[in-house]
Amino acid sequence: MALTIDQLNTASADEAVALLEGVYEHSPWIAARSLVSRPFRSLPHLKHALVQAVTHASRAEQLGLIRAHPELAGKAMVSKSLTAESTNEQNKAGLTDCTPEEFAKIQQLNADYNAKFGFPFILAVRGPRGTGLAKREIIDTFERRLHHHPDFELGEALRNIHRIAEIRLDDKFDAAPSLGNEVWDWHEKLSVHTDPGYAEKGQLTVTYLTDAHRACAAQIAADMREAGFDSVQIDAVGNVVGRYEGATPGARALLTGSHYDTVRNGGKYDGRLGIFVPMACVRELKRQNRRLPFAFEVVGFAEEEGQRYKATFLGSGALIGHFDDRWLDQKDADGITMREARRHAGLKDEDIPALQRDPSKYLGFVEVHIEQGPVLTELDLPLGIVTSINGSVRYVGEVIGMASHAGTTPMDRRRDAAAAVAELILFAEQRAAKDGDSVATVGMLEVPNGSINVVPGRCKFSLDLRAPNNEQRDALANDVVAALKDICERRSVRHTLEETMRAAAAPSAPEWQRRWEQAVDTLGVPLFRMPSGAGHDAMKLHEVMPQAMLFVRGINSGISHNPLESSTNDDMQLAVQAFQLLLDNLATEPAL
Ligand code: HGY
Ligand code: MN
Ligand code: MN
Repeated sequence: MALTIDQLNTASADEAVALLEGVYEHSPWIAARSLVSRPFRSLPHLKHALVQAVTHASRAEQLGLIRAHPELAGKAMVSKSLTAESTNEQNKAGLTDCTPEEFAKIQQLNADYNAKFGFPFILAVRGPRGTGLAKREIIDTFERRLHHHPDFELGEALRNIHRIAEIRLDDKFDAAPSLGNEVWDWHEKLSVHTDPGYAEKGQLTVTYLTDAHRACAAQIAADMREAGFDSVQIDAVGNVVGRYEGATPGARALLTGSHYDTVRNGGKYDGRLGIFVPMACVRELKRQNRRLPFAFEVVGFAEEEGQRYKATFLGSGALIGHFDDRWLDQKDADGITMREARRHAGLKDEDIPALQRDPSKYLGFVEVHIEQGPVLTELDLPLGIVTSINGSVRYVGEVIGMASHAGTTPMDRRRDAAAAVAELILFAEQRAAKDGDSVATVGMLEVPNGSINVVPGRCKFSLDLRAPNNEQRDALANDVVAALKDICERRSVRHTLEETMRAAAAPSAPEWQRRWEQAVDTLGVPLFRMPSGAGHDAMKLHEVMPQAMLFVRGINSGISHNPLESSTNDDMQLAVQAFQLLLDNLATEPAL
């Protein structure tokens, strides 16, 4: 019989603790202390109350909780003295049928880990989808986490314990995150498409208009049709556009979406989550045979990352009339122009201007996106309300000095291009740090045709500078560009510098931020407001219509632009439910 929130709210303290037996391994004190938060408003509220009980416990109590857990494939499993929950979990992960080598490896890792941290390695082996991690992934995670700092690893152990508890609570309440599972599985299905040269390495890279990129567009379009959109089409820049018509003819539409291209060796969820979450909403509306009073337009933007070509936010830019025809002559690393790539993909340049949307036909733009940072995961919060998207400016440049013999050129007679760029990097790093909330990154650095015994005559580099507002961004950029000039003069080298992108900071529209806040609060999830350090398609739509974003926690420290990027089915479930509430609340607003 499934447990209910009402039962938990009306039970005596002892009964409530008994009802939550087994959620936190051998640690009933956590349930007991969480009861101070009763009446629980929802399962997410209960989960957060339990997390808070641990967060506010003493370090000794937290260590006691961690040490109450069995080792993975450890002695307790061998002696069959695991709790029922742990037995089930280690079973699902295949840990009960390790090969002798795997078993020995895990034993060694257990010993090393205990010796370094003084507590057992904790991993939610049922994983982000709840169906169990593969043994290979468990062992890789074990080895990776062995190198963490002890303080970080204590936090990671507790976060995994909370994930274990979350899955156990889903079981107790018979609350499988079915919508989150659908969204999670859509990502998995899409991630099979990757550019040549990356598939062999098991890496995900989908750049503008490659065959993998086009396969993604076709897949998203097919999934949109299957979900019940009234119309689905791939537009003249490769955006996948699905519309679910409203009940009121001619009513303004709500626009949403995000990008499906990726960075090189990227993660599965960056961008894509913002396509699949609203798709799940449409799927539910279709299943319930419901119509909203407004049309709902979901766009999978074709290009946001600027990887194959320098142009960025190309997909969302086309919707606001910002497609720059000069981009067509940009060449990729193989010398293929964007014009040729588009022709290969059957896209007609003359059809691009018509993509521009009339903002008066839209209510606004909302976007769901993974946070791509550590804030929500360290606060143990599944969702965050975005207050503003940082402004950014990007450059590509090159310092030109003089290649010369590494052995015979005295240190005071060199024109070393790489040393000049190295000095620039260190300047940018300390200059951004001085602001506290600015960031500066040199993500690409190359000595073309360099040799080990030649002083670098050329050094190519990129610059990515960001800040919460445009004034701060511009002050940072001016200082970095001035420093480049100064360094080159002092070193008698010269440089080229091309600005490739400038995106204004995009504060959330208050009324749309409030709509996200109302939805998240209704779920019983604490409200947490935060800026976005990452750029998003919302900052392009921001230029023509009101927008606001919802962030979803990333696990593995919220790492992103990295194959470790990960999000759980439960958090995706909450994102879908928040979006459904935003839609339902919007549908009741009189002045649509
Ligand atoms: O770089 C960014 O902020 C985004 O991922 N394009
Ligand atoms: Mn990205
Ligand atoms: Mn993104």
